[in-house]
Amino acid sequence: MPVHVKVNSPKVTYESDFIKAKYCYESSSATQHPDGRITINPYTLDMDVTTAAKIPRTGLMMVGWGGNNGTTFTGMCLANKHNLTWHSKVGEHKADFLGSVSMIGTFPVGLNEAGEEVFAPVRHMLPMLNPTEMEIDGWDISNMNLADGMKRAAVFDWELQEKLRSHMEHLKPRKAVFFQDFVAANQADRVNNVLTGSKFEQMEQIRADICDFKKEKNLDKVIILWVGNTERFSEIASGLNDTWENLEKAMKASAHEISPSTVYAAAAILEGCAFINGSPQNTLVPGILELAEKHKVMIVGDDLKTGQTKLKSVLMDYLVGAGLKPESIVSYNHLGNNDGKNLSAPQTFRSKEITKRGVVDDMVASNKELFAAGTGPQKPDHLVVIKYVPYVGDSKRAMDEYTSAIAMGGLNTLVIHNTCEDSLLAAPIMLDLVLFLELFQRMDVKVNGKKIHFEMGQVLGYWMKAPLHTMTNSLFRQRSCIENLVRAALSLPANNHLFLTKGPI
Ligand code: NAI
Ligand code: DG6
Repeated sequence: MPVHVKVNSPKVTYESDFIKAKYCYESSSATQHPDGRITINPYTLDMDVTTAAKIPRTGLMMVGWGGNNGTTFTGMCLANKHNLTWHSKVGEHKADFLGSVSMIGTFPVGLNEAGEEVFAPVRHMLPMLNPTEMEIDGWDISNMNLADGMKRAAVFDWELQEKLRSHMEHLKPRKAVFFQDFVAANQADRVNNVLTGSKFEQMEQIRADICDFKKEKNLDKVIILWVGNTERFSEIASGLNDTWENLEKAMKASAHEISPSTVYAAAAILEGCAFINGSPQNTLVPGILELAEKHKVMIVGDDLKTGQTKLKSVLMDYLVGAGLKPESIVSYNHLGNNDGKNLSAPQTFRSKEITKRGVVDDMVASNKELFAAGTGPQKPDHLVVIKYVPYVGDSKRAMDEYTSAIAMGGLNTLVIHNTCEDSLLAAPIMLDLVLFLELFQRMDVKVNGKKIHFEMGQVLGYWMKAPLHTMTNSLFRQRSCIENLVRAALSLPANNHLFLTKGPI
Protein backbone atom coordinates (compact mmCIF):
# COMPACT_ATOMS: atom_id res chain seq x y z
CA MET A 1 0.00 0.00 0.00
CA PRO A 2 1.42 3.42 -0.92
CA VAL A 3 2.79 5.63 1.84
CA HIS A 4 1.06 9.03 1.87
CA VAL A 5 2.56 10.33 5.10
CA LYS A 6 6.03 11.91 5.01
CA VAL A 7 7.92 13.19 8.04
CA ASN A 8 9.76 16.42 7.40
CA SER A 9 12.86 15.99 9.56
CA PRO A 10 16.63 15.67 9.07
CA LYS A 11 16.37 12.63 11.35
CA VAL A 12 14.41 10.63 8.77
CA THR A 13 15.67 9.61 5.36
CA TYR A 14 13.44 7.98 2.79
CA GLU A 15 15.52 5.83 0.45
CA SER A 16 14.22 3.52 -2.26
CA ASP A 17 14.92 0.43 -0.14
CA PHE A 18 14.85 1.76 3.42
CA ILE A 19 13.31 4.32 5.73
CA LYS A 20 16.02 5.30 8.22
CA ALA A 21 15.19 7.09 11.44
CA LYS A 22 17.25 8.44 14.31
CA TYR A 23 15.05 7.91 17.33
CA CYS A 24 15.52 9.17 20.87
CA TYR A 25 13.97 6.61 23.23
CA GLU A 26 13.08 8.21 26.56
CA SER A 27 12.11 6.02 29.48
CA SER A 28 12.78 5.42 33.16
CA SER A 29 13.70 2.62 35.49
CA ALA A 30 12.41 2.50 39.07
CA THR A 31 13.76 1.18 42.34
CA GLN A 32 11.34 0.09 45.05
CA HIS A 33 12.82 0.39 48.56
CA PRO A 34 11.75 -1.89 51.42
CA ASP A 35 10.30 1.11 53.30
CA GLY A 36 7.92 1.86 50.38
CA ARG A 37 9.90 4.69 48.82
CA ILE A 38 10.33 4.57 45.04
CA THR A 39 13.24 6.15 43.17
CA ILE A 40 12.71 6.87 39.49
CA ASN A 41 15.72 6.93 37.18
CA PRO A 42 15.07 8.54 33.78
CA TYR A 43 17.28 7.55 30.85
CA THR A 44 17.49 8.14 27.13
CA LEU A 45 18.86 5.90 24.38
CA ASP A 46 19.74 6.95 20.85
CA MET A 47 18.35 4.36 18.49
CA ASP A 48 18.67 3.75 14.76
CA VAL A 49 15.43 2.40 13.38
CA THR A 50 15.59 1.08 9.83
CA THR A 51 12.52 -0.20 8.02
CA ALA A 52 12.83 -2.06 4.74
CA ALA A 53 10.58 -0.22 2.30
CA LYS A 54 10.06 -3.01 -0.24
CA ILE A 55 7.23 -5.34 0.71
CA PRO A 56 8.11 -8.98 0.14
CA ARG A 57 5.69 -11.27 -1.69
CA THR A 58 3.91 -12.70 1.33
CA GLY A 59 1.72 -15.71 1.90
CA LEU A 60 -0.36 -16.75 4.88
CA MET A 61 -0.97 -20.38 5.82
CA MET A 62 -3.75 -21.01 8.31
CA VAL A 63 -4.05 -24.12 10.41
CA GLY A 64 -7.79 -24.77 10.59
CA TRP A 65 -8.31 -23.03 7.24
CA GLY A 66 -11.72 -24.63 6.69
CA GLY A 67 -13.20 -23.42 9.99
CA ASN A 68 -15.22 -20.31 10.75
CA ASN A 69 -12.26 -17.97 11.17
CA GLY A 70 -10.31 -19.45 8.27
CA THR A 71 -13.17 -19.23 5.77
CA THR A 72 -14.37 -15.82 7.01
CA PHE A 73 -10.88 -14.37 6.78
CA THR A 74 -10.35 -15.78 3.29
CA GLY A 75 -13.78 -14.58 2.13
CA MET A 76 -13.17 -11.10 3.55
CA CYS A 77 -9.84 -10.75 1.70
CA LEU A 78 -11.32 -12.07 -1.56
CA ALA A 79 -14.44 -9.91 -1.32
CA ASN A 80 -12.20 -6.86 -0.94
CA LYS A 81 -9.90 -8.01 -3.74
CA HIS A 82 -12.84 -8.32 -6.15
CA ASN A 83 -14.71 -5.26 -4.80
CA LEU A 84 -17.78 -7.37 -4.14
CA THR A 85 -21.12 -5.87 -3.14
CA TRP A 86 -24.20 -7.73 -1.92
CA HIS A 87 -27.63 -7.15 -0.46
CA SER A 88 -29.00 -8.04 2.93
CA LYS A 89 -32.52 -7.17 4.04
CA VAL A 90 -31.32 -3.69 5.04
CA GLY A 91 -29.74 -2.78 1.70
CA GLU A 92 -26.49 -2.93 -0.24
CA HIS A 93 -23.14 -3.65 1.42
CA LYS A 94 -19.60 -3.20 0.12
CA ALA A 95 -16.64 -5.33 1.12
CA ASP A 96 -14.59 -3.67 3.88
CA PHE A 97 -12.09 -4.34 6.63
CA LEU A 98 -14.00 -2.82 9.56
CA GLY A 99 -12.38 -3.83 12.83
CA SER A 100 -8.85 -3.72 11.48
CA VAL A 101 -6.43 -1.12 12.90
CA SER A 102 -4.10 -1.51 9.94
CA MET A 103 -6.75 -0.97 7.26
CA ILE A 104 -9.21 1.41 8.87
CA GLY A 105 -7.41 2.84 11.94
CA THR A 106 -5.86 6.28 12.28
CA PHE A 107 -3.08 7.67 14.48
CA PRO A 108 -2.94 11.32 15.65
CA VAL A 109 0.14 12.96 14.09
CA GLY A 110 0.00 16.62 15.19
CA LEU A 111 -2.03 19.82 15.18
CA ASN A 112 -2.80 21.82 12.04
CA GLU A 113 -2.65 25.63 11.67
CA ALA A 114 -6.12 25.90 13.22
CA GLY A 115 -4.95 23.95 16.28
CA GLU A 116 -7.01 20.89 15.36
CA GLU A 117 -5.66 17.36 15.55
CA VAL A 118 -4.69 15.68 12.29
CA PHE A 119 -5.23 11.92 12.08
CA ALA A 120 -3.33 9.87 9.50
CA PRO A 121 -4.56 6.50 8.23
CA VAL A 122 -2.32 3.88 9.81
CA ARG A 123 -1.79 2.12 6.47
CA HIS A 124 -0.31 5.30 4.98
CA MET A 125 2.41 5.80 7.58
CA LEU A 126 4.80 3.00 6.65
CA PRO A 127 4.82 0.58 3.71
CA MET A 128 2.40 -2.21 4.62
CA LEU A 129 1.36 -5.39 2.91
CA ASN A 130 -1.83 -5.06 0.86
CA PRO A 131 -4.12 -7.86 2.07
CA THR A 132 -5.62 -8.25 -1.38
CA GLU A 133 -2.18 -9.16 -2.72
CA MET A 134 -1.49 -11.77 -0.04
CA GLU A 135 -1.59 -15.44 -1.06
CA ILE A 136 -3.56 -17.75 1.25
CA ASP A 137 -3.28 -21.49 1.87
CA GLY A 138 -3.61 -23.84 4.83
CA TRP A 139 -4.44 -27.13 6.46
CA ASP A 140 -7.57 -28.66 7.95
CA ILE A 141 -8.61 -32.03 9.35
CA SER A 142 -11.67 -31.75 7.09
CA ASN A 143 -11.12 -31.79 3.33
CA MET A 144 -14.14 -29.60 2.65
CA ASN A 145 -13.35 -26.87 0.11
CA LEU A 146 -13.41 -23.28 1.32
CA ALA A 147 -16.71 -22.40 -0.39
CA ASP A 148 -18.50 -25.27 1.35
CA GLY A 149 -16.67 -24.41 4.57
CA MET A 150 -17.97 -20.85 4.28
CA LYS A 151 -21.50 -22.23 3.87
CA ARG A 152 -21.05 -24.51 6.88
CA ALA A 153 -19.80 -21.55 8.93
CA ALA A 154 -22.98 -19.56 8.11
CA VAL A 155 -21.31 -16.23 8.80
CA PHE A 156 -21.74 -14.25 5.56
CA ASP A 157 -25.04 -13.14 4.02
CA TRP A 158 -26.23 -15.61 1.40
CA GLU A 159 -25.76 -13.32 -1.62
CA LEU A 160 -22.16 -12.70 -0.59
CA GLN A 161 -21.60 -16.44 -0.24
CA GLU A 162 -22.92 -16.94 -3.76
CA LYS A 163 -20.62 -14.24 -5.13
CA LEU A 164 -17.61 -15.69 -3.29
CA ARG A 165 -18.28 -19.32 -4.25
CA SER A 166 -16.40 -19.27 -7.56
CA HIS A 167 -13.40 -17.66 -5.84
CA MET A 168 -13.32 -20.23 -3.04
CA GLU A 169 -14.46 -23.63 -4.26
CA HIS A 170 -11.09 -24.50 -5.78
CA LEU A 171 -9.35 -23.80 -2.45
CA LYS A 172 -8.80 -27.09 -0.59
CA PRO A 173 -7.04 -27.52 2.75
CA ARG A 174 -3.90 -29.62 2.91
CA LYS A 175 -3.77 -32.73 5.09
CA ALA A 176 -3.49 -31.92 8.78
CA VAL A 177 -1.52 -33.09 11.81
CA PHE A 178 -4.18 -34.30 14.18
CA PHE A 179 -4.27 -36.23 17.46
CA GLN A 180 -7.86 -36.64 18.62
CA ASP A 181 -7.04 -36.62 22.30
CA PHE A 182 -6.15 -32.89 22.20
CA VAL A 183 -9.64 -31.69 21.23
CA ALA A 184 -13.20 -32.64 22.21
CA ALA A 185 -14.43 -36.09 21.18
CA ASN A 186 -17.28 -34.34 19.34
CA GLN A 187 -14.84 -33.14 16.65
CA ALA A 188 -14.28 -36.69 15.34
CA ASP A 189 -16.94 -36.38 12.64
CA ARG A 190 -14.92 -33.66 10.82
CA VAL A 191 -11.81 -35.81 10.45
CA ASN A 192 -11.15 -37.03 6.89
CA ASN A 193 -7.95 -35.23 5.90
CA VAL A 194 -5.08 -36.16 8.18
CA LEU A 195 -1.44 -37.14 7.88
CA THR A 196 -0.01 -40.42 9.12
CA GLY A 197 3.46 -41.39 10.32
CA SER A 198 5.43 -40.39 13.39
CA LYS A 199 4.94 -36.90 14.83
CA PHE A 200 8.37 -35.99 13.47
CA GLU A 201 7.49 -37.30 9.99
CA GLN A 202 4.27 -35.29 10.08
CA MET A 203 6.26 -32.19 10.99
CA GLU A 204 8.52 -32.85 8.00
CA GLN A 205 5.42 -32.99 5.76
CA ILE A 206 4.21 -29.63 7.11
CA ARG A 207 7.64 -28.20 6.30
CA ALA A 208 7.35 -29.62 2.79
CA ASP A 209 3.89 -28.02 2.44
CA ILE A 210 5.31 -24.63 3.39
CA CYS A 211 8.12 -25.00 0.82
CA ASP A 212 5.62 -26.14 -1.79
CA PHE A 213 3.34 -23.13 -1.21
CA LYS A 214 6.31 -20.77 -1.28
CA LYS A 215 7.55 -22.21 -4.55
CA GLU A 216 4.15 -22.48 -6.21
CA LYS A 217 3.25 -18.86 -5.49
CA ASN A 218 6.81 -17.53 -5.81
CA LEU A 219 6.78 -16.08 -2.29
CA ASP A 220 9.56 -14.42 -0.29
CA LYS A 221 7.85 -14.86 3.06
CA VAL A 222 5.24 -17.10 4.67
CA ILE A 223 3.48 -16.50 8.00
CA ILE A 224 1.70 -19.35 9.81
CA LEU A 225 -1.45 -18.66 11.86
CA TRP A 226 -3.11 -21.28 14.07
CA VAL A 227 -6.90 -20.91 13.95
CA GLY A 228 -7.52 -24.59 14.50
CA ASN A 229 -9.65 -25.93 17.31
CA THR A 230 -8.73 -25.03 20.85
CA GLU A 231 -6.63 -27.88 22.21
CA ARG A 232 -6.31 -28.96 25.80
CA PHE A 233 -3.10 -27.90 27.52
CA SER A 234 -0.24 -30.34 27.01
CA GLU A 235 1.97 -31.41 29.87
CA ILE A 236 5.31 -29.62 30.18
CA ALA A 237 7.92 -32.04 31.46
CA SER A 238 11.66 -32.22 31.61
CA GLY A 239 13.00 -34.60 29.00
CA LEU A 240 9.83 -34.12 26.92
CA ASN A 241 9.43 -30.58 25.62
CA ASP A 242 11.59 -28.50 27.95
CA THR A 243 14.36 -28.09 25.33
CA TRP A 244 14.34 -28.26 21.55
CA GLU A 245 16.61 -31.33 21.67
CA ASN A 246 14.12 -33.17 23.88
CA LEU A 247 11.15 -32.00 21.86
CA GLU A 248 12.70 -33.23 18.64
CA LYS A 249 13.40 -36.62 20.24
CA ALA A 250 9.87 -36.73 21.62
CA MET A 251 8.41 -36.08 18.17
CA LYS A 252 10.53 -38.88 16.73
CA ALA A 253 9.14 -41.17 19.44
CA SER A 254 5.61 -39.82 18.84
CA ALA A 255 5.36 -38.99 22.54
CA HIS A 256 1.72 -38.68 23.55
CA GLU A 257 1.92 -35.17 25.07
CA ILE A 258 3.24 -33.47 21.92
CA SER A 259 0.25 -31.58 20.55
CA PRO A 260 -0.60 -30.95 16.90
CA SER A 261 -0.17 -27.20 17.36
CA THR A 262 3.35 -27.70 18.71
CA VAL A 263 4.20 -29.81 15.65
CA TYR A 264 3.04 -26.99 13.32
CA ALA A 265 4.95 -24.40 15.36
CA ALA A 266 8.16 -26.44 15.11
CA ALA A 267 7.71 -26.85 11.34
CA ALA A 268 7.07 -23.12 10.92
CA ILE A 269 10.15 -22.09 12.87
CA LEU A 270 12.40 -24.58 11.07
CA GLU A 271 11.21 -23.04 7.79
CA GLY A 272 11.95 -19.55 9.14
CA CYS A 273 8.25 -18.63 9.22
CA ALA A 274 6.72 -16.55 12.00
CA PHE A 275 4.04 -18.44 13.93
CA ILE A 276 0.96 -16.92 15.57
CA ASN A 277 -1.09 -18.99 18.00
CA GLY A 278 -4.68 -17.72 17.71
CA SER A 279 -6.00 -20.19 20.30
CA PRO A 280 -5.44 -20.50 24.04
CA GLN A 281 -3.51 -23.77 24.40
CA ASN A 282 0.16 -23.87 25.43
CA THR A 283 1.52 -24.57 21.96
CA LEU A 284 4.60 -22.49 22.64
CA VAL A 285 6.27 -24.91 25.06
CA PRO A 286 9.84 -24.19 26.27
CA GLY A 287 11.37 -26.31 23.48
CA ILE A 288 9.56 -24.15 20.91
CA LEU A 289 10.65 -20.92 22.60
CA GLU A 290 14.24 -22.15 22.47
CA LEU A 291 13.95 -23.10 18.80
CA ALA A 292 12.43 -19.72 17.89
CA GLU A 293 15.19 -17.91 19.76
CA LYS A 294 17.87 -19.98 18.03
CA HIS A 295 16.44 -19.33 14.55
CA LYS A 296 15.49 -15.71 15.34
CA VAL A 297 11.92 -16.40 14.25
CA MET A 298 9.07 -14.32 15.66
CA ILE A 299 6.36 -16.16 17.55
CA VAL A 300 3.14 -14.67 18.88
CA GLY A 301 0.58 -16.08 21.28
CA ASP A 302 -1.88 -16.83 22.72
CA ASP A 303 -5.57 -16.61 21.76
CA LEU A 304 -7.18 -13.84 19.73
CA LYS A 305 -8.71 -11.06 21.84
CA THR A 306 -11.94 -10.19 20.10
CA GLY A 307 -15.14 -9.34 21.96
CA GLN A 308 -15.81 -10.04 25.61
CA THR A 309 -12.16 -10.13 26.67
CA LYS A 310 -11.29 -7.00 24.70
CA LEU A 311 -14.02 -5.14 26.54
CA LYS A 312 -12.79 -6.66 29.81
CA SER A 313 -9.32 -5.26 29.19
CA VAL A 314 -10.91 -1.83 28.67
CA LEU A 315 -13.28 -1.98 31.64
CA MET A 316 -10.65 -3.22 34.07
CA ASP A 317 -8.38 -0.40 32.92
CA TYR A 318 -11.18 2.09 33.47
CA LEU A 319 -12.23 0.74 36.88
CA VAL A 320 -8.79 0.23 38.38
CA GLY A 321 -7.47 3.40 36.69
CA ALA A 322 -10.33 5.38 38.24
CA GLY A 323 -9.58 4.01 41.71
CA LEU A 324 -12.74 1.89 41.80
CA LYS A 325 -12.33 -1.64 43.10
CA PRO A 326 -13.75 -4.47 40.99
CA GLU A 327 -14.68 -7.19 43.47
CA SER A 328 -16.69 -9.53 41.28
CA ILE A 329 -16.52 -10.22 37.54
CA VAL A 330 -18.90 -12.80 36.12
CA SER A 331 -18.65 -13.57 32.40
CA TYR A 332 -21.14 -15.82 30.66
CA ASN A 333 -20.95 -16.79 27.00
CA HIS A 334 -23.11 -18.93 24.85
CA LEU A 335 -22.31 -19.70 21.26
CA GLY A 336 -23.37 -22.25 18.70
CA ASN A 337 -20.50 -22.57 16.24
CA ASN A 338 -18.01 -25.43 16.05
CA ASP A 339 -15.68 -23.56 18.42
CA GLY A 340 -18.47 -23.63 21.03
CA LYS A 341 -19.05 -27.31 20.36
CA ASN A 342 -15.38 -28.09 20.89
CA LEU A 343 -15.26 -25.95 24.04
CA SER A 344 -18.11 -27.94 25.58
CA ALA A 345 -15.55 -30.53 26.72
CA PRO A 346 -13.98 -29.75 30.11
CA GLN A 347 -10.36 -30.03 28.96
CA THR A 348 -10.68 -27.57 26.04
CA PHE A 349 -12.91 -25.24 28.08
CA ARG A 350 -10.14 -25.13 30.69
CA SER A 351 -7.65 -23.75 28.11
CA LYS A 352 -10.09 -20.99 27.17
CA GLU A 353 -10.94 -20.25 30.79
CA ILE A 354 -7.28 -19.62 31.54
CA THR A 355 -6.78 -17.00 28.81
CA LYS A 356 -10.15 -15.36 29.42
CA ARG A 357 -9.46 -14.99 33.16
CA GLY A 358 -5.79 -14.01 33.04
CA VAL A 359 -6.45 -10.68 31.36
CA VAL A 360 -7.32 -8.91 34.62
CA ASP A 361 -4.31 -10.03 36.67
CA ASP A 362 -1.83 -7.31 35.74
CA MET A 363 -4.39 -4.57 36.33
CA VAL A 364 -5.15 -5.96 39.79
CA ALA A 365 -1.41 -6.09 40.47
CA SER A 366 -0.98 -2.50 39.25
CA ASN A 367 -2.81 -0.96 42.19
CA LYS A 368 -1.78 -2.29 45.56
CA GLU A 369 -3.53 0.67 47.18
CA LEU A 370 -6.79 -0.86 46.04
CA PHE A 371 -6.21 -4.55 46.37
CA ALA A 372 -3.62 -5.22 49.03
CA ALA A 373 -4.31 -2.48 51.53
CA GLY A 374 -8.09 -2.07 51.25
CA THR A 375 -10.77 -4.08 52.99
CA GLY A 376 -12.67 -6.81 51.15
CA PRO A 377 -11.32 -9.23 48.54
CA GLN A 378 -7.66 -8.95 47.61
CA LYS A 379 -8.55 -9.82 44.03
CA PRO A 380 -11.88 -9.95 42.23
CA ASP A 381 -13.97 -13.11 42.29
CA HIS A 382 -13.79 -13.93 38.61
CA LEU A 383 -15.95 -16.55 36.93
CA VAL A 384 -16.03 -17.53 33.25
CA VAL A 385 -18.81 -19.73 31.90
CA ILE A 386 -19.09 -20.97 28.28
CA LYS A 387 -22.11 -22.89 27.06
CA TYR A 388 -22.78 -24.44 23.66
CA VAL A 389 -26.15 -23.40 22.23
CA PRO A 390 -26.31 -24.43 18.55
CA TYR A 391 -29.22 -22.07 17.82
CA VAL A 392 -27.10 -18.87 18.03
CA GLY A 393 -24.45 -20.19 15.59
CA ASP A 394 -21.49 -17.85 15.20
CA SER A 395 -23.41 -15.02 16.84
CA LYS A 396 -21.92 -15.45 20.29
CA ARG A 397 -23.69 -13.77 23.19
CA ALA A 398 -21.44 -12.51 25.97
CA MET A 399 -22.97 -11.28 29.22
CA ASP A 400 -20.88 -9.73 31.94
CA GLU A 401 -21.50 -8.33 35.38
CA TYR A 402 -18.82 -6.18 37.03
CA THR A 403 -19.44 -5.20 40.65
CA SER A 404 -17.05 -2.66 42.13
CA ALA A 405 -16.67 -1.15 45.55
CA ILE A 406 -16.92 2.64 45.34
CA ALA A 407 -16.62 5.46 47.86
CA MET A 408 -17.82 5.04 51.42
CA GLY A 409 -19.32 1.59 51.18
CA GLY A 410 -21.11 2.08 47.87
CA LEU A 411 -21.35 -0.43 45.03
CA ASN A 412 -21.25 0.15 41.29
CA THR A 413 -22.61 -2.57 39.03
CA LEU A 414 -22.11 -2.70 35.27
CA VAL A 415 -24.07 -5.22 33.22
CA ILE A 416 -23.08 -5.72 29.60
CA HIS A 417 -24.69 -7.71 26.82
CA ASN A 418 -22.52 -8.14 23.75
CA THR A 419 -23.67 -9.89 20.57
CA CYS A 420 -20.24 -10.65 19.21
CA GLU A 421 -20.61 -12.16 15.69
CA ASP A 422 -17.44 -13.99 16.58
CA SER A 423 -15.74 -14.66 13.26
CA LEU A 424 -16.52 -11.21 11.90
CA LEU A 425 -14.71 -9.75 14.91
CA ALA A 426 -11.86 -12.24 14.59
CA ALA A 427 -11.07 -11.94 10.85
CA PRO A 428 -9.92 -8.27 10.93
CA ILE A 429 -7.85 -9.05 14.01
CA MET A 430 -6.17 -11.93 12.21
CA LEU A 431 -5.41 -9.48 9.41
CA ASP A 432 -3.87 -6.94 11.79
CA LEU A 433 -1.68 -9.58 13.35
CA VAL A 434 -0.35 -10.63 9.96
CA LEU A 435 0.11 -7.10 8.59
CA PHE A 436 1.82 -5.65 11.65
CA LEU A 437 3.95 -8.75 12.17
CA GLU A 438 5.07 -8.56 8.54
CA LEU A 439 5.88 -4.85 8.99
CA PHE A 440 7.78 -5.32 12.25
CA GLN A 441 9.76 -8.19 10.70
CA ARG A 442 11.14 -5.56 8.31
CA MET A 443 12.04 -3.20 11.13
CA ASP A 444 15.50 -3.23 12.63
CA VAL A 445 16.25 -1.32 15.85
CA LYS A 446 19.85 -0.75 16.94
CA VAL A 447 21.52 0.95 19.88
CA ASN A 448 25.22 1.72 19.29
CA GLY A 449 25.14 -0.66 16.33
CA LYS A 450 23.75 -3.51 18.44
CA LYS A 451 20.40 -4.95 17.41
CA ILE A 452 17.58 -4.84 19.96
CA HIS A 453 15.38 -7.89 20.03
CA PHE A 454 11.83 -6.80 20.72
CA GLU A 455 9.34 -9.41 21.88
CA MET A 456 6.74 -9.68 19.14
CA GLY A 457 4.29 -11.38 21.51
CA GLN A 458 4.36 -8.30 23.72
CA VAL A 459 4.32 -5.79 20.84
CA LEU A 460 1.26 -7.44 19.27
CA GLY A 461 -0.43 -7.98 22.66
CA TYR A 462 -3.31 -5.68 21.64
CA TRP A 463 -4.78 -8.59 19.66
CA MET A 464 -4.03 -11.44 22.10
CA LYS A 465 -5.83 -12.54 25.26
CA ALA A 466 -2.65 -13.87 26.85
CA PRO A 467 0.28 -12.19 25.12
CA LEU A 468 3.52 -14.09 25.24
CA HIS A 469 5.85 -12.05 27.50
CA THR A 470 2.93 -9.93 28.73
CA MET A 471 3.81 -6.50 30.06
CA THR A 472 0.27 -5.17 30.13
CA ASN A 473 -3.23 -6.26 29.16
CA SER A 474 -4.60 -2.72 29.13
CA LEU A 475 -6.03 -2.30 25.64
CA PHE A 476 -5.12 1.35 25.22
CA ARG A 477 -1.57 0.90 26.48
CA GLN A 478 -1.25 -2.01 24.06
CA ARG A 479 -2.52 0.15 21.20
CA SER A 480 -0.07 2.90 22.19
CA CYS A 481 2.72 0.36 21.89
CA ILE A 482 1.85 -0.24 18.22
CA GLU A 483 1.38 3.47 17.56
CA ASN A 484 4.63 4.46 19.21
CA LEU A 485 6.64 1.79 17.43
CA VAL A 486 5.34 3.08 14.09
CA ARG A 487 6.23 6.60 15.24
CA ALA A 488 9.73 5.47 16.27
CA ALA A 489 10.31 4.22 12.73
CA LEU A 490 9.61 7.78 11.60
CA SER A 491 11.68 9.43 14.33
CA LEU A 492 8.57 10.80 16.01
CA PRO A 493 8.55 10.89 19.83
CA ALA A 494 6.11 8.66 21.68
CA ASN A 495 2.72 10.35 21.70
CA ASN A 496 2.38 12.17 25.02
CA HIS A 497 -1.17 13.56 24.61
CA LEU A 498 -0.14 16.65 26.63
CA PHE A 499 -1.16 19.45 24.22
CA LEU A 500 1.04 21.89 26.16
CA THR A 501 1.66 23.98 23.04
CA LYS A 502 -0.04 24.20 19.68
CA GLY A 503 3.28 24.05 17.80
CA PRO A 504 6.94 25.08 17.98
CA ILE A 505 7.50 28.28 20.00
P1 NAI B 1 -13.77 -23.69 14.01
O1 NAI B 1 -14.01 -24.88 14.83
O2 NAI B 1 -14.83 -23.22 13.10
O3 NAI B 1 -12.47 -23.88 13.14
C1 NAI B 1 -11.38 -24.63 13.56
C2 NAI B 1 -10.93 -25.47 12.40
O4 NAI B 1 -9.76 -26.14 12.77
C3 NAI B 1 -11.94 -26.55 12.02
O5 NAI B 1 -12.24 -26.43 10.63
C4 NAI B 1 -11.23 -27.84 12.32
O6 NAI B 1 -11.59 -28.84 11.42
C5 NAI B 1 -9.78 -27.43 12.21
N1 NAI B 1 -8.79 -28.20 12.96
C6 NAI B 1 -8.87 -28.72 14.20
N2 NAI B 1 -7.72 -29.30 14.55
C7 NAI B 1 -6.88 -29.13 13.51
C8 NAI B 1 -5.55 -29.52 13.27
N3 NAI B 1 -4.85 -30.18 14.18
N4 NAI B 1 -4.98 -29.18 12.10
C9 NAI B 1 -5.69 -28.51 11.15
N5 NAI B 1 -6.97 -28.13 11.33
C10 NAI B 1 -7.55 -28.42 12.50
O7 NAI B 1 -13.36 -22.55 15.05
P2 NAI B 1 -13.19 -20.99 14.79
O8 NAI B 1 -14.41 -20.30 15.24
O9 NAI B 1 -12.68 -20.77 13.42
O10 NAI B 1 -12.06 -20.66 15.84
C11 NAI B 1 -10.77 -21.16 15.63
C12 NAI B 1 -9.95 -21.00 16.89
O11 NAI B 1 -9.79 -19.62 17.18
C13 NAI B 1 -10.56 -21.64 18.12
O12 NAI B 1 -9.55 -22.22 18.89
C14 NAI B 1 -11.13 -20.47 18.85
O13 NAI B 1 -11.24 -20.70 20.23
C15 NAI B 1 -10.10 -19.41 18.53
N6 NAI B 1 -10.60 -18.08 18.72
C16 NAI B 1 -11.71 -17.65 18.05
C17 NAI B 1 -12.17 -16.37 18.21
C18 NAI B 1 -13.35 -15.84 17.51
O14 NAI B 1 -13.83 -14.81 17.89
N7 NAI B 1 -13.84 -16.44 16.48
C19 NAI B 1 -11.49 -15.45 19.11
C20 NAI B 1 -10.39 -16.04 19.83
C21 NAI B 1 -9.95 -17.27 19.56
C1 DG6 C 1 -16.31 -18.57 24.02
O1 DG6 C 1 -16.16 -17.30 24.48
C2 DG6 C 1 -15.72 -18.84 22.68
C3 DG6 C 1 -14.37 -18.30 22.45
O2 DG6 C 1 -13.65 -18.97 21.47
C4 DG6 C 1 -14.47 -16.87 22.13
O3 DG6 C 1 -15.47 -16.60 21.23
C5 DG6 C 1 -13.24 -16.27 21.65
O4 DG6 C 1 -12.18 -16.72 22.41
C6 DG6 C 1 -13.39 -14.79 21.75
O5 DG6 C 1 -13.42 -14.44 23.08
P1 DG6 C 1 -13.55 -12.99 23.58
O6 DG6 C 1 -13.57 -13.11 25.04
O7 DG6 C 1 -12.35 -12.25 23.09
O8 DG6 C 1 -14.82 -12.46 23.03
